[in-house]
Amino acid sequence: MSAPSSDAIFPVPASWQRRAWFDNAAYRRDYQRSMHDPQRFWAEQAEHLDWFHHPTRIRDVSYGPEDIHIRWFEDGVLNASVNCLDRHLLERARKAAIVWEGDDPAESRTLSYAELHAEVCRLANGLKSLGICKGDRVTVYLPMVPEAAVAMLACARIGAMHSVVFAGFSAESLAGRIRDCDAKLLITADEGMRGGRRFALKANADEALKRCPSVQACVVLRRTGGEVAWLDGRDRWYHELVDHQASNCEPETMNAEDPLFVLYTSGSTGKPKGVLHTTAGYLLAASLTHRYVLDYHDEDVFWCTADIGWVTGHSYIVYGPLANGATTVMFEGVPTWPDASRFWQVIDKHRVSIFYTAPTAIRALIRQGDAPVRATSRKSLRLLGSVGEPINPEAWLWYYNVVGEQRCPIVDTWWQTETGASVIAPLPGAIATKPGSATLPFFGVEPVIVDEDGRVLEGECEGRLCLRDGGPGMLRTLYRDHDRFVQTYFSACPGLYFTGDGARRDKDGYFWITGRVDDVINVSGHRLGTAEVESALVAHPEVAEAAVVGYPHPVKGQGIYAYVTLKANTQPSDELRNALGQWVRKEIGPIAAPDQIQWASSLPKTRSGKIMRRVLRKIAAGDTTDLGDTSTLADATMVESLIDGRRTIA
Ligand code: 6R9
Repeated sequence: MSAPSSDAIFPVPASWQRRAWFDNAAYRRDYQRSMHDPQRFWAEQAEHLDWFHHPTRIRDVSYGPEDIHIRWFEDGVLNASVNCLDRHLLERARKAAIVWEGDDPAESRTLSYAELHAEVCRLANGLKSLGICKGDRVTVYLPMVPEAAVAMLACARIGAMHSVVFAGFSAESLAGRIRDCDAKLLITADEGMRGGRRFALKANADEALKRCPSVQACVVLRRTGGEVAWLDGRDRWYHELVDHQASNCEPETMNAEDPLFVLYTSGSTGKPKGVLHTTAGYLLAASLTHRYVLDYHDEDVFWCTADIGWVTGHSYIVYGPLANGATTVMFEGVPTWPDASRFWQVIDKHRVSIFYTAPTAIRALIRQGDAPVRATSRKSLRLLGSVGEPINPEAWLWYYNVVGEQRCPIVDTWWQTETGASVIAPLPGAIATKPGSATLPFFGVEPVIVDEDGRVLEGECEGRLCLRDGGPGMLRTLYRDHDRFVQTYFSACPGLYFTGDGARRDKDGYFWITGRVDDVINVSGHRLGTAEVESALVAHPEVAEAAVVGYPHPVKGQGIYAYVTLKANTQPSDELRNALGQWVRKEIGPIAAPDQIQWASSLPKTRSGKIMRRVLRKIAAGDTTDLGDTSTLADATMVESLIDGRRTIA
């Protein structure tokens, strides 16, 4: 994907310079301080958290090349749930913590800070009664209901690590993630609701748990009341577990570097990576960026539309907003149901002032025209955010002109599961924006661009995006796989963290993210490894070989394009094409289903047997004027037949 670009500059509105947390001079001053005197800068920032024991050792970070370690606030002691709940009880006990908007517009629910605290304590006590202790792993496979946040915070309260698995993932994907971390407990629901339809969760959980001997208990939330199978001794209803528990639970004392959660994300190989975040650094990064990038103030109603199953939901539905004592909106449904006005109706209904969504949702709504937006008021809105993939200038401008009526600045926030929180993003009172650019780094973050050989480039340039420092929110390791952590992130450019993204820096020092440069596809803001989809395809009995690449897609950003070679006696057919789509849905989940499947008699390989993805990407994109160097291909003639095959697809 080439870098989106637009020359337009949107200056900071005068009213924002006065009321926001930082103006331009203050941003520049504090950014320099964070670079030149990080110990002092971060010691001050750490005071945003509530500690049982304040840290004196602030920062001990080395990105190699020899020793690679990331430690922040090492001797500090705290509890994340206390920071998100208890410390607000004095002043905000009755303030809405979570405003939940159901899939059905008639359903909503508000939990005050006092109520959320009590709910979290009850579940925490329930988990303890099931034998869950500090350091244990708990997998959370829940739809977008308040209990998902309650489950995360209850784990944090007792020092158990949560591993949230997106409810759209299959039994197979769930099992893999449970097994990788040997979770002791699974929290799920009977079913979920989305777009007026129910989807199974407990049935998937049952299927997954057949292969997960580590799981001793399965706690089931009743969401729809749908029929579920039951395994006595293992399965427990959520409401029965929490009903008689005390609404107070002594928080576990956690060291700053004790693990808070693991979250699986796709990499270049078939096996998802267990990104590990620890307690203080992550919480501080999430809450500071929520305050400064998303400009949170006390009176705001904040809505992040992400799912709790992704890092954006972790940092900007749960930890960031709640650590700041915010009202956070949680939405169970989809942007286009019951109609294409839904997002804007929810904004009016709950008087949302800060709205944070993904480009794919914006592009899907652009297709519905302006009328569904104009039918609503959106008067409460004052800031718009974007995350998950590069936002094309057209989508940016529509978001700005139509949704925000030119009144609301847009913050395009670049970050990753690994960085924990936004790392390149404008502070809206300080930094003029350009449509399509994530602009400048957050405090403590030093992005660099390197060329193919790992040499650092200066000034205006384009190349691979690395970080010399990513701040306190960075992942600490990959769970139980430190070698893969070192290999994946620190081997491409010694001494630097490699993001997997490409980027360009313009004459003003602004960063423009150009998309992944590794074998990861970004489908509707969701990361998928090509290898994951390939291994699902080749697991099908009729498939001999498969190669998967991303290609430009008008709504999803990138679509999934699969080249499939069938077994010798199998004939290609539309039925088989559909069956393979269904198969991948079942193996991984609906988000991984290929958008296009092209039959291929063979795949272009180098003489050493490596699939030449570069060529396949070009063919999928319909860009075959210059395929680059194909001289190392074992059989160059087959490229022509793939190009012919592509024509029959589009
Ligand atoms: C937060 C999140 C990370 C990948 C990342 C990049 C892409 C995210 C972006 C963006 C351009 C932005 N990405 N935000 N690209 N502009 N504002 O999405 O985490 O799911 O781990 O994905 O998403 O490619 O490397 P995650």
